[in-house]
Amino acid sequence: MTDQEYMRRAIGLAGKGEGWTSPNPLVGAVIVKHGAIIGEGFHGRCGGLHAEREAIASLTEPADGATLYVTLEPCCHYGKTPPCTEAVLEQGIARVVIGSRDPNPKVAGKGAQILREAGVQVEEDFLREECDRLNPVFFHYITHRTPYVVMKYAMTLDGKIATRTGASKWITGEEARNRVQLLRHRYSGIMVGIGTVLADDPLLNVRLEGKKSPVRIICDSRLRIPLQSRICRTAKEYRTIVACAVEDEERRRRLEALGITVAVLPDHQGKVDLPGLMEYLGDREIDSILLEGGGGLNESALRSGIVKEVKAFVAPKIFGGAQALTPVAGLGAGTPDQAWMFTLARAEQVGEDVLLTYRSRTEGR
Ligand code: AOF
Ligand code: ZN
Repeated sequence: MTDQEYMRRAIGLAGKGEGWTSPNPLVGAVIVKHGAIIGEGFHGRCGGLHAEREAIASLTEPADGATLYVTLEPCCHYGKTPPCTEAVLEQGIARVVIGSRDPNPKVAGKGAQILREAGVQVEEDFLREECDRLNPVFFHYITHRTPYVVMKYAMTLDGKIATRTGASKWITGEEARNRVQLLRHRYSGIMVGIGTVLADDPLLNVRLEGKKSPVRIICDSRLRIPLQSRICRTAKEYRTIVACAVEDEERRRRLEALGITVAVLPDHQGKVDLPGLMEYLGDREIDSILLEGGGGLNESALRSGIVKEVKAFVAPKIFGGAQALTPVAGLGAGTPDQAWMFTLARAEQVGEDVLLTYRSRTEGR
């Protein structure tokens, strides 16, 4: 096998931690000696062993003189676990091939440097783009301390999210809807506006065996959420945060009695201060959010600059109708040069639908 193949194996291993490592990165590692894999592992849970130490723990023979392929620069700090650089040196590993750089200020090049100074042959940026694709969330969170927000919606070929009567079940097919369940598992939080709760009474959980449900975040400026809604009735099972812009002691106490956390974060217009909410959530180690609308909240989110990625499912059908809803409502752009701009990251077919992934071109927070 070639260096590339070993690194791709490490990338595959890293992916197994998806949904479980937050707010830590997805990392995979493979140790090779005399052309054979003698150890491999991945980071499986925040607080658990790092990928390098998992790989070392699985060694089938001594690793002296071996090569370590790791998707992220080894750490060199005492965190929840001791530095991986120490473990690499203790094992007498001769060569380390690194994919992504670690923007964590505690690491940021120092990991590679320590290894080099100890006489290890270090190669950086190996298949870096592929490795980087594992961790857009971590790269954002470790430098900004706010969640990486992914705006997700499903629309018809003509950009509608419902028919003129408001019916929306279903836009996309079963495979795409299953993929959404996987996305909910992958990200730490799921956020919707109160309009969606009032209209659909959703649960916003994950119904897949062995997967986790995200923290539910409801933007509800005037604290209108019905105590009888399914969200409120299941708040003891699924962590729920309601963000509002009004002080209402009595309602607040009632919601809190149901197990809901209420965050009062008003902006100048009496709506929820979204950048403020992102800081609040980041402080609580929520590193990523799947934003599932509706159109009003989507527009506010774009306007406030918190959206980092868009995932648009496009169904092979047309609803038509001037009144039918679209994914982003509000005022929108006045002229084309006021558009929010994105770069296509990935296009894939999911059943009969297409999933388009775009990264925001807007910098900041
Ligand atoms: C991981 N898993 O496989 C690697 C990480 O405080 P700790 O011990 O949880 O360390 C977290 C930091 O370690 C993380 O921010 C990243 O910079 C570095 N590498 N982290 O959770 C891993 N290799
Ligand atoms: Zn480490």
